[in-house]
Amino acid sequence: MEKIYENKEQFIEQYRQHVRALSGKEFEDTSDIDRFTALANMVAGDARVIAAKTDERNRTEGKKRVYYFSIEFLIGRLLDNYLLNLGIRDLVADAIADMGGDLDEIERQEPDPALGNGGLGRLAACFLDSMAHEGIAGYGNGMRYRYGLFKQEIVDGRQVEVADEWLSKGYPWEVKRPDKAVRIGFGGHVVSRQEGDRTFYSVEGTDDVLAVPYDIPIVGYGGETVNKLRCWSAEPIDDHFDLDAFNAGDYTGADRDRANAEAISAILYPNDAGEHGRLLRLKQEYLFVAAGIRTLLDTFEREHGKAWNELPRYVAIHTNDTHPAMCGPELMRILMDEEGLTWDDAWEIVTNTVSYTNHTILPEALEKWPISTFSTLLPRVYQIIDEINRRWRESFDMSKPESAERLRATAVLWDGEVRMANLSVICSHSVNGVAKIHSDILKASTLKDFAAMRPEMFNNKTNGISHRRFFAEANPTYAKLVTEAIGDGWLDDARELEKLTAFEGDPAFLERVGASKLANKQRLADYVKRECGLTIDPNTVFDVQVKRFHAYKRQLLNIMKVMDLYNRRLADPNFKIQPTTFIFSGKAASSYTFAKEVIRLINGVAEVINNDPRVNDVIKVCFIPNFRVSNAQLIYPAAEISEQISTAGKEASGTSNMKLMMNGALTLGTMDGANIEIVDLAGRENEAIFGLTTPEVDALRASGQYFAWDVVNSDRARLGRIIDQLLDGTFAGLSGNFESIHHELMFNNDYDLVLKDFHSYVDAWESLTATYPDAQDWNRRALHNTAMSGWFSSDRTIREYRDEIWHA
Ligand code: T68
Repeated sequence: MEKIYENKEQFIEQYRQHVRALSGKEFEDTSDIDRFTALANMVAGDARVIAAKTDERNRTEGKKRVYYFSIEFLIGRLLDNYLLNLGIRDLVADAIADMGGDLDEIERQEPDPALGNGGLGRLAACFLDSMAHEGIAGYGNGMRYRYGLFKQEIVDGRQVEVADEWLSKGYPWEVKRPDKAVRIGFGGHVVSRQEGDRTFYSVEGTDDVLAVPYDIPIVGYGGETVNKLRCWSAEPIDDHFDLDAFNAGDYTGADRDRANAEAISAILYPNDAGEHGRLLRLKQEYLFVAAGIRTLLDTFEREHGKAWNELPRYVAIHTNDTHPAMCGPELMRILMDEEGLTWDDAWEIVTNTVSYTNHTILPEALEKWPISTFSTLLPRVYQIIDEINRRWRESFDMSKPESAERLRATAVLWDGEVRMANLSVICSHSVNGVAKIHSDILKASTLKDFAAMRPEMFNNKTNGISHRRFFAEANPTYAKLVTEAIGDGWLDDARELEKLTAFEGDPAFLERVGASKLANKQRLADYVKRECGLTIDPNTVFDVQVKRFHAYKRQLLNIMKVMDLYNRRLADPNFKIQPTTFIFSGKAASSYTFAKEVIRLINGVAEVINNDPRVNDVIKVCFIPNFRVSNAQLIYPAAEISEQISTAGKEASGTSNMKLMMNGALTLGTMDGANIEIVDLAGRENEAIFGLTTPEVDALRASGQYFAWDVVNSDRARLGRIIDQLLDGTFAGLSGNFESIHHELMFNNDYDLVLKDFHSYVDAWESLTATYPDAQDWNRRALHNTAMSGWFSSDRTIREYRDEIWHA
């Protein structure tokens, strides 16, 4: 790695200059936020120097460029990560200490941009890191929301959503590029003109806005490659500021155009639960797609001229879920309407360039738009979609008996709606799921008709995580221990972690593994004390479930287990419980009432148990508000049990399961998503698996023979009691009883099979925690999990995308 700074002294001199230039003050007189802004500015500048070299190299080598289109990039804080990736983290920490400052404190000033809901957005960010590490010319294309996903506060146990003004103190990583702005048209009507035997189409009377890009450098580990994340913001076309209105006192009216345009990039929709139909959302989807496609075509044209048929050779367009599904139609539009290609030529190019990842099989989460909304907002794009659909229908041989059903399942336009998943598949040459079981389910059910027709386009790419962020950076004590044992090659190649298996029989090493875990638990306990005022004991088991709140993820099952332990302990003071702190964190979509009620239940139970001296020496419940990348990095390293308890068949992959495994937590989980691959790698004996499997869930549902009441009636003592407690005031102190949860379980017949899996789950938890007192063996299993987790590095995932989908 080329050195950016010769030594500490050189760094200090330049840093002092930066601080002076930005704040007009000497370092000693500045606040931590000034210090952060100056340092981030300086590192961003260093990164841009490398970015220019990367660009040059890509051009001369004629590299294929990969454009990763995602409506979410949950990048987290960048400073520490970039110092690590540039190989100057220790030098900078030392230097700043010499100056009388504290790098940790400076790093804490960085805003944590919440430009994503959960796993999908964080995956996109891990992929950027890995593309840069692998030297791929990979570019993120997304949205710059003025407000991140809402900030979660807890009031009387309830989730309250507050605007997240992440940009209010400035964001030193981004550079606005007004020179690269793209004009985007909405509405209007399609007009045609004849040229010889061809008809050309265009749209007149559109309402236009300007998509303005902001670029963020993406620094790859090793400092060789710096790529770019380009996020689009909406602005009015010219200044349509109405001076007359302003002078007449109508201040809002004077700036109406600006307000209307900026609304498009104001917020990230918190609808991971599949609430659809918002016009602004459709505008967002088109804005970042159209602006991204225009930009990549401009770049291509600069390098290769108008040799459009070469596009698939030099460009890959990857669509992360269906939100960028318009990539195909928009590319068709430009190639035909602006470049004059025929439909067939354009279609050949599009389908060889675009690929698609599916992230969910939940039918309610599959994106659909009313045709009327769509065709009014985007008439020409809609016309192209209509033609795609027409040609697709035409390709069916309707004399075959299976055709009618296949057509119904695969059509893009159906029942007055545009089905974005089907559009994505038809425009792509590759469709992948995000874990083995998920890809199998796609082929066997969700997209089975496509799979029957075009089996070759379906493949699996099991998700991965940035082991540098979520292990090296998040868990410095453990990372140091690992590096002492096996060297630091694992930062570059995570599979080297496997060398740790050689230490599984080394009691002294295992003891140090335990000591590092204890330090991380203390660090989290300090955070919890600061943030929630709650005291938790690092000598108890830290049992962790952190993720979005969703019925299928079954946080409800987890808290019902806690209620059960509580009840049994009160009934019998000799009932033995391994002292445990149950840690929950995560947001619920603002409109998802059930998920929000589960959050309220957890806090209601916490309030009772944490204040009851009969149990609070063995059970504590802790809900950490406002889960985000920065506090996730404190939580994963402190975890000992990783709760991955979704109803089998429902969690596409999960990625917190991988982060927790890598940090040495044992998985308590169902055979779902990537848990199955965790078990394959680390061995079932090193995890705790329970519950129905996917085929068992399917068979039970199909039988029609599942009755929630029967399950509860067969165990009045434990389950019956818990069900009663939802209504009888036991946990109602903060803000009332939990009727809707009771209703879901008992009157909606427990759709997610919480009651069905309850006993097998509680038994598995009890057996697992019973093994905790043998610290050496526990630490051995923890170390084994870490050792086998390297395969889950997103470097591996990205190499598979590169070799098998992008051919870059
Ligand atoms: C998650 N999906 C999957 N969606 O649930 C998870 N959806 O199993 C998987 O590991 C992860 O994707 C990565 O593949 C999501 O996170 C969303 O956040 C989302 C957001 C908007 C609309 C729909």
